[in-house]
Amino acid sequence: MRHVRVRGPRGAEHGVVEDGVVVLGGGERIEPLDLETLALPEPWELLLPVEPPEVWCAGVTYERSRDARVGESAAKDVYELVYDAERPELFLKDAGLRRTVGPGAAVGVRADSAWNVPEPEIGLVLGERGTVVGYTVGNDVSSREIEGANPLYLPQAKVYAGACALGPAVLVTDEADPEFAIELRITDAGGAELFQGETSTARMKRGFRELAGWLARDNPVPAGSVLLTGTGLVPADDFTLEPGHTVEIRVPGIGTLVNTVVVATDLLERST
Ligand code: DO4
Ligand code: MG
Repeated sequence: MRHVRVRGPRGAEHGVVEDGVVVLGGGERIEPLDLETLALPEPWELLLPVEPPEVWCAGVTYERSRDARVGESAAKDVYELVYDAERPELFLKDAGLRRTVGPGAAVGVRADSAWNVPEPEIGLVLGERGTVVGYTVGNDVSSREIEGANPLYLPQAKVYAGACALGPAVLVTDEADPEFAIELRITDAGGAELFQGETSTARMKRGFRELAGWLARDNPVPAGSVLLTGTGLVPADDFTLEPGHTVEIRVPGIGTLVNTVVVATDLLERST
């Protein structure tokens, strides 16, 4: 079952997607304009499917990410070591929803970085003590220039206005270890395709529950938080994400998360 949140005349409401239709708690039915993005007609607006008190990320969980980090970084060993280590790389991406946007909203690239990328990732929606209660689509937007300059700059490469997007829905399933295909498409302001690629979570070095278990160790992560599980798709080194681009991340079974790109500085003005 897929869960969404929508805003309408009565404010924010929870809904579920049944046979391609969004059904609200009171039984009202809304036909999305598009079955993939779940974009809704006026006066309805699709919101973040969950409002995570914290968003965390795992890194270097796919070989492709390890190779990209080794290529960009002056400190190559760090990434080879963490890829092979028992303990995963985990870092805090957002708290208090200050840097996370929903479907259709703008994500940010840092004004002081000339090399930026989207990172399409599966997001685990966490329950108490690191249990996995659902799955969403996430974008861990990052500066390759800043993380490549020095691993200690990671928070600056990863944590800033509009650096995270989630949505369009949360999938709740009885399957213990679901696998997901992940497709990434990036287009420019004129609609021309700049990058297209796909991967599968079957290529991950680590399991979802393993990552969530490490995160919850000695760490009071509040229920409802989201853990992004790493990227397996990295565009070629001559690509950078720029204002005006559009990022589409499609995960069959969950939906397509679409966000345009602006300079992060512009989002600061909107959030203060
Ligand atoms: O250390 C870099 C973080 C890598 C990352 O975010 C990823 O692999 O998705
Ligand atoms: Mg990432």
